[in-house]
Amino acid sequence: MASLLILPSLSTRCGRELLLTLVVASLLLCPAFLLFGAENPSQAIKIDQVGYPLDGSKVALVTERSTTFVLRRLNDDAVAFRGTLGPAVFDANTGDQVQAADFSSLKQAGSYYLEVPRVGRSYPFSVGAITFERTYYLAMRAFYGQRCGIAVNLGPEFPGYSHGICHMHGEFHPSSGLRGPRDNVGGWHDAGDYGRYMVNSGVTTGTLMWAWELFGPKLKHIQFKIPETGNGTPDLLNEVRWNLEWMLRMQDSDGGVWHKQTSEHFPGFVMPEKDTLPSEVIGTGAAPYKSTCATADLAAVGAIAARVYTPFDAKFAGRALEAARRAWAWAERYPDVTFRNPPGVNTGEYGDASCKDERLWAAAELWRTTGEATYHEFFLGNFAEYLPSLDSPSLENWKTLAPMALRTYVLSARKGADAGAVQAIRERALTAARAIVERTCGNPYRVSMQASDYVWGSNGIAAQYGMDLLIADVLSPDARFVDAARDNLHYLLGRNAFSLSWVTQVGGRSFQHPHHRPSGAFSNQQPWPGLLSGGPNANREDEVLAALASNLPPARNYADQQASYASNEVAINWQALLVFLLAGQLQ
Ligand code: G3I
Ligand code: 9MR
Ligand code: ZN
Repeated sequence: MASLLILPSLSTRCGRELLLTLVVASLLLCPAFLLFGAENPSQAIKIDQVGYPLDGSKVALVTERSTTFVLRRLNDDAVAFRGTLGPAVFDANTGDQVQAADFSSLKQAGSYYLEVPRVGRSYPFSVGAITFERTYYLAMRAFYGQRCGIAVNLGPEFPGYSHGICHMHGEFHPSSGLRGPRDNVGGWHDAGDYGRYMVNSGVTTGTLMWAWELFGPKLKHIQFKIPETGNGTPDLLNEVRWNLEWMLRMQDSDGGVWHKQTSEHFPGFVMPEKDTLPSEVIGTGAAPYKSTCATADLAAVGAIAARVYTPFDAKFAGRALEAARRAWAWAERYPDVTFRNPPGVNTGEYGDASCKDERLWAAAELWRTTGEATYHEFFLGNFAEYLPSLDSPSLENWKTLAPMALRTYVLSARKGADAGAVQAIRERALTAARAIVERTCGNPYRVSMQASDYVWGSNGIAAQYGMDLLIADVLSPDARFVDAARDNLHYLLGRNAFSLSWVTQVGGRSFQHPHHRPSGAFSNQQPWPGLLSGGPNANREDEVLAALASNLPPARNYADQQASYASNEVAINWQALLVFLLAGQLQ
């Protein structure tokens, strides 16, 4: 039986006109299981495997040629929507011909799947008000899973996802300038390794505390079943404090901060409590032994912590601010002490040729917290050269902190702010956001990424686009900013070349083999939940990627293999960007 339907299509906020399309649907109306095997969804249909908010654009993508699509209710296969596919458009970053299935005008919440003649059916997904809450919960709980210096157990929700207490003893490495024991227990394991790194901790804790400052009312009641739950402090801040306390212990008596605490080389794929390599506090190897970038990062996050913890623990907030002030003073005295791995140390380096942007971030956060002239003068005297850093996310957010400095200044709205500086930053950030929206709408995969973005940690860059767009929406509310931010979340949750959800245990087909020691060293079938994969990396800096076909388009250089640390590791800085992006979507 055929049916004649008039449907709006392409009614997304990408600025396209509402088109009325006359559709003669010639589908034989018969139960879907006769047409498409329910047991094998097609990877040629790309959807956000979590779902779509009721109020925003809802677009799936199809990479095998067809003409129409149908949305069916998951529980009874009833047709909820019929539409036409958009024209096939070539996407150079994936090599795909991509057609859009736009069902934005659907207004009925529920669970659905997409069906495309001659292609198949999609993984299931939801449409509704409560879309990303559980993903946010899992993504934040992943930080609890990364805790060092404590036994971790995800509880009955995830039986067997636990590890013993670890890295309880540390010592000063000769490169630190001191000798003897230095336990410094606590903090988060950085990534798939068990190292703890001040530089990556800086941007990570800063990003998470900003999520609190911007979206706190939506986050304050969400609990993560962590040891501190119910202590009167919101769980997001409870979790961040676990790492902040370790960061504070990395500060020397002179205010300087050592760069990292790791073993001299990476351990094997063992559970954390089985890693018996000495945990070393590692410095630059020469006086003053601490690094300016690590120290300035502590100054910045200490200033933020002083703001966000005051209502919950004024004593801790005061301690954080005092540490920030002392770190600032050390960095003023030693402005250019950069870090390279000292001889015999080959864990993550997080090296950086200049720490001036970290000092700019520290100045901005300290001024925002205290209003004191010293910090304001440094910021006003040095911000202008960094305005171009707002145009697009850096490829290494742990190294490029000027965007954080500029954005915190314009977000602070503190009395006494320099109107010219606020205007210059605001205009640059909003101009960039508008350009990103246009590019995202025109991208066949509806993602903000450019070919040059597909590097180590590219999924973090996709989430960074989302964060920057959400901050633009705070500066100047615009539904197109929110929609484009959400498009990047759709990319991470399945609307990508691999039809893969890049968050573990989220979606109908999530990635399975992260480069993550606790996931590789235990017997559970699924990896630890809520973790974001690093994503495609066209520089192919591991043997797995190097062995892929040589002429792959940039967005296809990915392997869901544990050994691919350059495309499939997890890391706290990328994780924090995912959390920020999710937090901005919560109702
Ligand atoms: O941006 C340049 C690009 O312009 C150039 O063409 C390309 C050619 O090599 O290099 C690009 O820079 C790369 C950068 O990632 C881009 O994101 C660097 O080579 C590459 O070394 C860098 O990778 C870093 C990686 O450590 C290796 O140093 C990642 O940013 C960083 O996130 C990652 O961090 C590791 C820690 O060291 C250890 N813990 C795990 C963590 C995540 O893998
Ligand atoms: O596991 C390490 C991962 O955390 C780092 O990001 C990566 C790059 O520094 O190195 C990984 O360790 C590998 C080492 O570099 C080469 N030998 C195998 C190690 C485990 O995969
Ligand atoms: Zn540990």
